[in-house]
Formats: sequence, C-alpha cells, structure tokens
Amino acid sequence: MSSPEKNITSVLKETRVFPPSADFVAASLVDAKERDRLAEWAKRDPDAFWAEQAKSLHWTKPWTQVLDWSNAPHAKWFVGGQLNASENCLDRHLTGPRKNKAAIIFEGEPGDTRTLTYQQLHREVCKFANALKLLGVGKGDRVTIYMPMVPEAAIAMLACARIGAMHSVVFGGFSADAVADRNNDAKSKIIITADGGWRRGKVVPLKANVDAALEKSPTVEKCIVLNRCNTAVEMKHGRDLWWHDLMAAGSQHCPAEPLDSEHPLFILYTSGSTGKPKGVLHTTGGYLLGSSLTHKWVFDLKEDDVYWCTADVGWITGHSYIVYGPLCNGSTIVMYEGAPNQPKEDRFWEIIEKYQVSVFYTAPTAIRAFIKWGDHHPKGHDLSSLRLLGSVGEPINPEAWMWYHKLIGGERCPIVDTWWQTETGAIMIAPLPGAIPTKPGSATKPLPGIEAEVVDKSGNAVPANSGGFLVVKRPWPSMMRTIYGDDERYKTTYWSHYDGIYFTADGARIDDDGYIWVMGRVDDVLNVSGHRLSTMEVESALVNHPKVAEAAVVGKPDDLKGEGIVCFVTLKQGNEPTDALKAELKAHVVHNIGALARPDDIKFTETLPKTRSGKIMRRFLRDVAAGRQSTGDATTLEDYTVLAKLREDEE
Ligand code: 7RM
Repeated sequence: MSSPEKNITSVLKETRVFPPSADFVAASLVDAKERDRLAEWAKRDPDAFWAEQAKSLHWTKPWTQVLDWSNAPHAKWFVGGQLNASENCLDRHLTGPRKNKAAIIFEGEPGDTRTLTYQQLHREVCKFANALKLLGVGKGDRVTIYMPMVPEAAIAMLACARIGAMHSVVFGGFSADAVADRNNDAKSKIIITADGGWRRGKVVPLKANVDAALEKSPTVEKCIVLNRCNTAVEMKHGRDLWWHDLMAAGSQHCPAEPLDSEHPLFILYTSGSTGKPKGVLHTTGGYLLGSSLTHKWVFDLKEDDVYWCTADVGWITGHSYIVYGPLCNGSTIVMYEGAPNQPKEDRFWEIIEKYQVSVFYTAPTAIRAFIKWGDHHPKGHDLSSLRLLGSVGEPINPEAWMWYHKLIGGERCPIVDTWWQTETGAIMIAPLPGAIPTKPGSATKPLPGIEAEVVDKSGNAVPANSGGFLVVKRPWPSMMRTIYGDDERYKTTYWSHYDGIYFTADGARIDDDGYIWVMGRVDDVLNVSGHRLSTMEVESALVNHPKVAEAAVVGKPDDLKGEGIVCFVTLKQGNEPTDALKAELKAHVVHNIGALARPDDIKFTETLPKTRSGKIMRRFLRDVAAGRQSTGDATTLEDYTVLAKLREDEE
C-alpha cells in the first residue's frame, strides 16, 4: 500500500444540491437539529455518547468501561459487558408484536419464494446451533460458510453467533483454492455449503468446489450440505452431512451463550492489493452497536419498511446490512439469490414492485449496469413504494447518481451515499437523510461519533477543496480488532502512517460546506506531470458523456510526464467504438477537467475487470496498459476471461 507522500489534486466540480423534501424531514428519525446535538455531544463526551447508544442493545451483563484504548491500536469496547448477537437479532423480538413479523422475504433466482418470520427464523437458528454443538463446535471455533444467497446462509451465521463460534463467510463465487486458503488461514473446523446455488439460470457447483478445497484443508473435520438445487453431489461418508438430516434431529431449544463484548464474532477476508487476503476480525458488542445504529440512522428506519440490500452475505455489506444491523433492528429484509439480469434486465425492479420495497441499497457498479441496459427496464415497473435509496462500494459518479435519483427514486427519494470499509465494520460517512442535503458524488459528513478527517502527509487537516488522505482520529465501536493471525500486519497497514490515527488508504477532499468527497484508493492515484489526480474524477468526467456507460482510468509509465492517462471505456448499448468517438472523449475530459487530464489513450472494452463485489480492479488494468504480466492475488477477480480479452485487444 502506498503511503501518503504528496497531496492529491482535486479537479471535480459538482455544484448541485438536493435537500430532502419537507415531508421526508417531518417524518425522519434524525433531523438537522438532532444531528447537530448528537455530533456535538459525541465530540464533547464520546464515552457518554457511546454508552447511551449502547443501551439500544440487550446486554446480559452491563459493561464497566466504555472504551479501553490503553493498548492502542487495540481497542476494547464495553469492557466487562456480556451479550449475544443472535439473541439481539432474534429472541428479543419474540416478546412483542415483531414475533410474527417477516424477518426474511426470500426470492430465489428461479422464482421460488419463502418468508421467515422472526419466530420461524429463531427456531431454525436454534436447531442449527444445536446441530453445530453436536458436531463438537464450541466457543471460539472457526466455521467456514460457503453458500448461495439463501436464508440458510443467515441462519448459519446466527447459529455460530449463538454458540460463540466465529464464522468466516467465503463468497459463493470464489474458487476451490480461495476456499482452501481461507480454511487454512482460519483453521476452520467445519464448512457449511450447499449442493449449488442459482446464478444466471445455471447451478454454481459449490459442493464440488468444497470437495476440491477439502483435499487441501486439513483442519476441516465435517462438511454440512444444504440441498438447494437438487443436483447430484458426492457425499463423503463420515465427513459430509445433509443440512436437512441435522435439522430433523435437532432440538429447537438452544439458549444463547452469554459472550464477552470483545468475544470474536467473525472473520471476513478482504483482498489486499498484493499478498494474501487479510482476515479482518470483528468482535461482538462494538460491531453489533455500529451495524445496528447506523442501519437505523442512515436508512431512517421505520417499523414497516421493506428493506432490500442487494449485496451478497459474502462481503461486509451483507454482514452488516443484510444480517446483523437489520435483524438487530427487527426489520423486514428482502433477500434475492441471483443475478440482476435473470431472466431479464428488469429483475430488480420487478422485485421492488412485487414486495413493495421501501428502502433499496445497492452499488455504483450495479447502477452503471442498469444505465447501460436502458431506461425502459425501470420505466416498465411501479417503483412508487421506494422512499430512500442507498449506494456503497465505490465513489458514485455524479451522472450515475443523477440517473439513480431520477429513474429509480422518481426525484423523490433521498440518496444515502455510504462510505465505509470491511475494516470499519459499519457506515462511517453518510448523510442522515432527514438532516443533510445531498450532493451527487459526496458521502457528505461523518456520522456523529466518527472523527473522520482529510489530512496531508504530516497529518494536518488540509484546507477546503484540496485533496488529501482520509483518516479516522478516534477509535469507534465497530472498528476491526486485528488481522486474524497477523497482528503485525494490522499495525503496519492501518496504524503506522500516523501516530494513533487510523489510515483508510482512500484519498478525499472536503469542500467549503464541510462535505467529504472520497476520490478512491490512494494506490490508484495518477501521477501526471507532478500532479496527483484521482482516477475517479477522470472516470466521472467520462461517465458524464452521453455515450459512456462505465470507465476505468489508470496511469502508464511515461518518460515525460511520469504517467500518461489510459482510459478503458464501455459504451451504452447502441453506440459504436470509433476513432472519432475517441477524439471526442479526449476533448470531453479536457473540457470538463482541463488539459492536465487529457487522456493519452482511450481503449473501448465490453467489460472491466472487477472484484466479486463490483469494484474495478485498476491494478490489472495498469498491467495491461503498461504491457506487463500481472502478478499478485487474482483470486478476487470476478471473471478471469476479462483480462485475457483486454490483452488480446492490445495485440
Ligand atoms: C463497504 C465496502 C472499502 C473501500 C473504501 C473505498 C471504497 C466504499 C464508498 C467507497 C467512495 C463510497 N467495504 N468505497 N464505499 N468509496 N464512496 N460510498 O465497500 O472493504 O469492500 O471496500 O471501498 O475505497 O476504502 S470494502
């Protein structure tokens, strides 16, 4: 990871402002005045502020100290307190009107549906927790979960939490090798999978991948298999067990284990730009507070909301904003198994109409795909149930924001652009939608209690509108605790750049109104004639051209300028890749940003290399642009053929 050496020049100009409607403000959980009160209180007396917020959780034993930071950068939150995440997400909803409320509304890709009430979900979790116990899984053991997006994935996670085992969810699109690496790093005792899962009309062979992975995973003793797709799988005698057999035998009585606030809840692997994936460790009390509080605040939660986050449970957004945050708040969530374009490109809009979704949370990469597929898809559905939209995963280009606002939000729904990381556990920078007018492309301001700042290489706050490095100056409850098995790497990656300050590795600027504009990873920054430019800003300039659907910008070595600018561009349907268009796009960037950012080369492509969660992997494009072979971890790449295709185009 590159360290902060020289400030980043910000060139993006965006002046549109969208205040929430008077109706939205009147009904909102937190208005501007309340937000100011919370922010001021958190600054003045953070311990008292967090202590008060933590009362929203059910503690079986009260804590004696809010924060212990004496062993920095290792934080302990709510020291001495005990609670159980599964109990907070389930049991406490069973004593009131939420008992028969829908917890999970599931839609499978083939169109099968299932609804689990809180009571039903609780029963399934208890039964599965007992099954795990019978297999010898106990407190602190690691359990790998490699499943499709079905309710059983959440059931497995909550069952682990119930007995104090740590889950390590591995995204269902990963290869056998990636599963084996993660099994071995975590020393998992059990793996939970399914025969397969549905994706674009086909069955992803999860069990077959697990079979291959288990040849190289000596610590894994048992494999539990859910029958999702009715496909034939090999069941190894003595090792493999059917989910339904275990559930048929299991008692539904399983008291939640009281756990220390700092008891590990899960490990989640996140790709480093080089080297092996990092097992980000989160613990119980702080994480659950962070995910539930931010879910309530940022999504302005109402009891009757139908909330849909389109992420996969295999990444942090699925952990915090499908499972722990929403269920802790007693929400009704929609869970969809499959692809957004199966059977047609309007599947998401069909689901929103069908279940009357009111809050919709997705990623810029998905929004750019919707734009590419054409406006007639959303226009063919009644989306009037929506009242709030969210975005996460990457900076959202202002033009994609405007499309989301108009076509999906009907110009009526605020958009919450939420900045956070696997490492932060919960949303850190986002509008409280009833309190802050939004600006397309800005995540607005840090949430109350979060001291995010933009600083220069010496750690001093940068003046308004100059670029710098996004850092967090105070510990917060849902922060990661370490990298599993590699505490040194935790310290050097996040805490060695500035003393006592968390380094996010993102570049950002703050505007005159105090809004933060995240400009992407510091590693992706371009160095052109001594100016450090954000790739995201050049990409946004390209994306606001009417023919461009998506763009990824990288530097390539240039003797004169340091780096030249290479743009990989995908076009909206119906546009031809011509030399004339290349020239037009170059002129368009110069017009929008200035001659400094004139692209040296435009390359048209059908697709861009992305991570499984949809982030553009610019490091591979840098290699393509420079004509180098790629090194480093490629296991997180969504589609290997994309790289080969891009290289062919070069020849
Ligand atoms: C939640 C998640 C974290 C990185 C982060 C940023 C980028 C995420 C935004 C964003 C601009 C956003 N966790 N990022 N959200 N950049 N605006 N709203 O994505 O660990 O997978 O990635 O993603 O670079 O550091 S993550």
